[in-house]
Amino acid sequence: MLDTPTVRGSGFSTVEANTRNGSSTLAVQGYEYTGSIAEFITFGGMFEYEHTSTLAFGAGSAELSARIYLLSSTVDIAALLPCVMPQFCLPPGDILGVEIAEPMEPATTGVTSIPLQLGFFVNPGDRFYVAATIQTFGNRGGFADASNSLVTFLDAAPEVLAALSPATRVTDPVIDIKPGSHSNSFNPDSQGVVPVAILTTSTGAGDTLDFDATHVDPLTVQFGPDGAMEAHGRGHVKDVDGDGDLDLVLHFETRQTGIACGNIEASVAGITFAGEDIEGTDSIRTVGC
Ligand SMILES: [Ca+2]
Ligand SMILES: [Ca+2]
Repeated sequence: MLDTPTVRGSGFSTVEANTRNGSSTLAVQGYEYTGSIAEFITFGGMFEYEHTSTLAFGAGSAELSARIYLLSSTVDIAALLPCVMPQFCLPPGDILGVEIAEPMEPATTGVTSIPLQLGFFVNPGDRFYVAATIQTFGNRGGFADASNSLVTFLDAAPEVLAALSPATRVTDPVIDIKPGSHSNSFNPDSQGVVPVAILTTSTGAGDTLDFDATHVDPLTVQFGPDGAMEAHGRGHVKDVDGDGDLDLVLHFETRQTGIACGNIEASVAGITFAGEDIEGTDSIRTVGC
């Protein structure tokens, strides 16, 4: 059995779903480990399954399967979510660990609890996901009509927990400060605006990332150490690199960026309409200093 939960993964919380044969739920939470030494951490969960009706349709039965996965931080969570059972959709290298609860035949009424536990080492700087799935299987015509909840938690020493923080996946699109210019000369004293493009890229065209820059919410994007916001309150969609797809061009008041003489790069950070964090960096060469 599991130890008493020490803390719950915040975003993991509780997943509730009604499931019938073959249907599933998947809960995912990202973490980043900021401790200074490798530590062993246990992720646990408790799957609770409560019937709202008895087994029906003849003499069949239903089983539950519950699993907790440890997934690498390179997993595309957006692609994973519809998949539900990670072992069928992810390359083996993305699954760092999995704990499978024994299939259980639920009682015809009442609550069934399945403990899940997965222990592993985390290294400083590791980012990873913990995913938990539940699935019902029907046998010989049986089916389970039930409500489920899934609660997971971390079980580790307090100093380890303090070094674990929920992490969201950050996508790094290609940024082009002053599109059309390679030197990206930047005069921190300028009264004007500086254009910054977030480029749309596609792996089909040989880029390293599939990214649609027009999905970025222009009003969330900040540029430079001081986080300048779009000067016109909107983005401009344009194919700035001439590759046939539409990129997002933003303008920022130079003096609001906080970029100083001697800086050699500058970054933008923002959020897509789907809630995905993005961050990108391009080189600059300060002039007029
Ligand atoms: Ca440029
Ligand atoms: Ca383009």
